[in-house]
Amino acid sequence: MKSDSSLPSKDTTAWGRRRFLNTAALAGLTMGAAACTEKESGAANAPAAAPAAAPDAAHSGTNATHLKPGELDTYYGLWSGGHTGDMRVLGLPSGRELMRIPCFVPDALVGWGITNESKKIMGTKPDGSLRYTVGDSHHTHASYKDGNYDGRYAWINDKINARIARIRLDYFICDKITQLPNVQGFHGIFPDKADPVDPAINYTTRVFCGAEFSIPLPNAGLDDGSKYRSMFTCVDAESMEVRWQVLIDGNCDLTATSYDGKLAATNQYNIEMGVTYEDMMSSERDACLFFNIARIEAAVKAGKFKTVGTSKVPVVDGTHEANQDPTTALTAYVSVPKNPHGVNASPDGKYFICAGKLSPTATVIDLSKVLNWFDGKLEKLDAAIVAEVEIGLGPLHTAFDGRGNAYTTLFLDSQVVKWNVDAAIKFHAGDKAAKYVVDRIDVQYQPGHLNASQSETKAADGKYLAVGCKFSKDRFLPVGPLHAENEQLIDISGDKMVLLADHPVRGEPHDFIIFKRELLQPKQVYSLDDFPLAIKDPKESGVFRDGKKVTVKMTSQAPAFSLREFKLKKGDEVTLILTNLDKIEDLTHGFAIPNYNVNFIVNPQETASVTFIADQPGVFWCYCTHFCHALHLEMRTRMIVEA
Ligand code: RUQ
Ligand code: CUA
Ligand code: CA
Repeated sequence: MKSDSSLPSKDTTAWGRRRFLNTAALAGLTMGAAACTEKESGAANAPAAAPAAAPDAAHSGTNATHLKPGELDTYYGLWSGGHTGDMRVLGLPSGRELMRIPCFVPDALVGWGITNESKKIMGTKPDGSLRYTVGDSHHTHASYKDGNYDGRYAWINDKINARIARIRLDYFICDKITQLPNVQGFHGIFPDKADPVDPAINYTTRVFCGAEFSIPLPNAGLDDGSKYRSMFTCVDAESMEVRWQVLIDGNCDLTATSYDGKLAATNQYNIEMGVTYEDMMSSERDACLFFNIARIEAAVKAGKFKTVGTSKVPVVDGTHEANQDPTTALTAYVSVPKNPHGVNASPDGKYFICAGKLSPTATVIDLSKVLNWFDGKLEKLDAAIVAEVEIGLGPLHTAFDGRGNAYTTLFLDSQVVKWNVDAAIKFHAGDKAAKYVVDRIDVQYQPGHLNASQSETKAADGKYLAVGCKFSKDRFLPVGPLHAENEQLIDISGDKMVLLADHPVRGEPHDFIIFKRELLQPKQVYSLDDFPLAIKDPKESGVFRDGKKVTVKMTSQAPAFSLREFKLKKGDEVTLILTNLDKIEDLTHGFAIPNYNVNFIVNPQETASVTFIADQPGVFWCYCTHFCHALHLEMRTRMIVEA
């Protein structure tokens, strides 16, 4: 892919007009109001911008996103599913959706939330029903080794119920979910990339979680808004237990971690600790809050913590007041302009970049200077800010190409701006000739997250940039009141960004990561030994009764279940265990029981179970729901419930 560098530069008049419109919109105060205003102005601007983008793509001479039948993508993408509470797996550059991995919300294909195994992961009430059936996932990030993804795990957040889910990247399944204590609005999430103390641990062992909302601690009916507090949480990457929490001033939005493992940070848009949005916008500056991981863990070890409510998790004090002395401080509040949003770590390991949201700026924070402050060698903490430059209106998130450039979404401008980090630093230092803005491209419309291939790793390769546009408006056929969102793919390999493709997606994916396919080694066939309940031989099948408790053991091998019928008595508490003895890749069977709300699948060599009360007498044809064989329709068994 080569981009056409002979294009006329972007219409600066349009840029000026847009800027004017949006400044007016910003004066209207809320992002929501601004978004509506910009929706209109964006439509007006779009025709002017679109012709510039279209020839780019046409002249690039390749159709990189259209793979021929049988061709495989070169990148995986892991997308959060938003309210559907799942993780979506895409192939890139085609943008084809390959899989949805259910996490927080039941899923009818897999039987997630139906099988005992998935219910155990999701969490149940004392009566055995699911504790939660809604979710709101925003961010997904994967485990690291040596500064690159190692293909072990990915994590995803549920903002509604403060849950973190882990996905095994060998089988693409969720294997653990943890609910964080004493927080609400768990939003930002990021794994660490190394241990802060032990250099031998050059891989992820912790996952950091930021809580956006402040609540009474403990949350037991207190309604004095001035006493609400938020916490920053560390979860163990292996056990998924909560290791510790930090009580903070302000709140947590997005989260970032350094490559050396020493620092984590969260952007704060509510240092005011306001309860209304007017309060949350009252201060001209907010903060990027840094955590000194080694010191926090030393404090926990030394017993310098308290606990909150019924939780046993150690909570250390990260408030302003308790952290005045840099040489003992656990936290450092670097000031950034009004209500920032994303914070992203540059692939060279040097900087965290905060996107201004309500401020048209990006702030570049030098991590070595933050560490100097913690060592007592930097007098003023804010001297760690090495650039604070204007980039456009409504900056939200930043990605990188590994060549020194940053790409930031501009929500209000409906653009991605490409800017050079070193040039921005020079400009900030006084070199007004330093041109840090390299390029701008219009996107359709109102972009939130973006990410580039390998962006948040040391192996950032600067090939593709995906942009999650919150509004698609006129880009797709209308389908009633709710439009699809528009995920766009941009070629960033040349000097100029080139728009390659629009992809409609069901709301609302938020964040995603894109990485080389060879970083994953997926497995297609389970091992029977992974499942304690596995029925290893069809001869072990049968109905086993212990009073009213009945266990039905069955196996599947295309095109038959090992039992052609099984008899129960009305009122039995039945646990049905099904092992798929087929060993062939892709030979999955389903198992549905009419009128009993049961359907799930068993992949090759997988075992799953369901428990239900046989409360309806009659004959029920249990059938295979997953096409497996020419005799798939014949693959059935009778459940006979005697009255
Ligand atoms: S957020 S559009 Cu929930 Cu990741 Cu920034
Ligand atoms: Cu087994 Cu379809
Ligand atoms: Ca604020």
